[in-house]
Amino acid sequence: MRTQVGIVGAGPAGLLLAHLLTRQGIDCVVVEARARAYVEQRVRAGVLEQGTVDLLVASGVGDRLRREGLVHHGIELRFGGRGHRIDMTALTGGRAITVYGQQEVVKDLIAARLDAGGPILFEAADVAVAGLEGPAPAIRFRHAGAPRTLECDFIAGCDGFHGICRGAVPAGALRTFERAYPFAWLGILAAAPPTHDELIYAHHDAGFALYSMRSPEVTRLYLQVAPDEDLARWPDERIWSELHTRLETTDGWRLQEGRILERGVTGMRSFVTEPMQHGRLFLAGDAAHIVPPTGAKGLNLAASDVRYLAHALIDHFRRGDDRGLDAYSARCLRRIWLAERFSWWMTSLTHRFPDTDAFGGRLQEAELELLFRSEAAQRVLAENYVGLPFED
Ligand code: RFL
Ligand code: PHB
Repeated sequence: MRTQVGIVGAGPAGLLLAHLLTRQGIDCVVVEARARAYVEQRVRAGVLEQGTVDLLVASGVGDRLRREGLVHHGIELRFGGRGHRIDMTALTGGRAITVYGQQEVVKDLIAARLDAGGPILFEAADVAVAGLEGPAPAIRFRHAGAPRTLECDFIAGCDGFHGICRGAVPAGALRTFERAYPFAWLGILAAAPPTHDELIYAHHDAGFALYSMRSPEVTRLYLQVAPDEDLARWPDERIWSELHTRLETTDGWRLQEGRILERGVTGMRSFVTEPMQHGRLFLAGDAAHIVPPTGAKGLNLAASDVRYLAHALIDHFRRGDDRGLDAYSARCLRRIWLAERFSWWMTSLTHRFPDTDAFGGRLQEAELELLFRSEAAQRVLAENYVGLPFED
């Protein structure tokens, strides 16, 4: 088999890249380790920046997103039993975020690709990449029991944090930057109508909690827990009791309970790989970087990497212009580091750090108080939350 761009991974990064390239007549094949149903059901992110929404809509995969996505103009920060709304739209000259599940984006992209007749090879086993430094890299794997080789002009490593592409780069060619956090998130989906129409980020002595949603019938909630937390220690009553404690305010706002449809624990880390290219391999999305979910940036960064990579590949194939490919890594990393900073800051602001002294605790409260009072402080949060502009 031969293609122009071989894409490893059918998450948001790989699928969106395939979609953008196919629209411009560039041939590509997506190779995915998991089954279609698994990929479509994986519950993850929910917040799309304005720029991500615009990209999906402009490339023709935004119809359901526009119908079903929930547009939010603000978020609420809570601490000490009080809430404070950050009016993102007013603070950013009209920008907003849209709540729409990542797995819905993935379903829409898979449907668009299959409609266009583009291949996605699900359930590929033993995937490996080779020849990255030469002119003809290849993806090798087993599919339906048979060994296959996909020869490519370029490979896009969109295989997430635990994929194989980053590890295929020779030791010493990449530098990584990392920070682990002393906590994780326990996330649930509940069949309960949202009782507040915007997201709530709550700082509480018992730990952080986040109130989000997926639809008018489904609430998405998260609790800060220990990094190695055992779900068995969290029966439904304990989850609800902690959520009530951490989220509710003194003015009478109450959280609505419902049947828990899904639950999971996610570790938190910050991680960046530099550069995001080695020879003819280009890394995009979680394969190259991770942010803690507090800033809601992971999916959006995957989309912005892919936007730059698609433009660069289109310039290469259409005009033989390689300036975009040469600049790819540096251009992505500027935006990534700003998102890393924001995600680290939102995490530090809102979580309880087990090793912080009393002074650190008071500083954290002072920072929240500053956000409650200062429009300038709120504007910095709002600009980052709705998404920084792309470089063109
Ligand atoms: P993905 O989604 O991990 O997709 C990678 C794909 O590659 C496949 N794969 C392989 N395929 C072939 N061969 C191999 N050897 C392979 N190894 C892996 C995998 O099966 C998978 O299909 O990476 P991608 O596309 O870069 O997308 C990144 C996002 O998924 C991620 O950043 C976000 O989910 C992060 N995130 C959030 N991001 C946001 O922008 N807003 C949010 O509100 C938000 N909330 C979250 C989040 C992530 C969370 N978790 C569970 C980590 C909330 C949570 C709880
Ligand atoms: C979500 O709805 O899943 C969500 C929202 C905001 C975040 C992280 C996750 O910061």
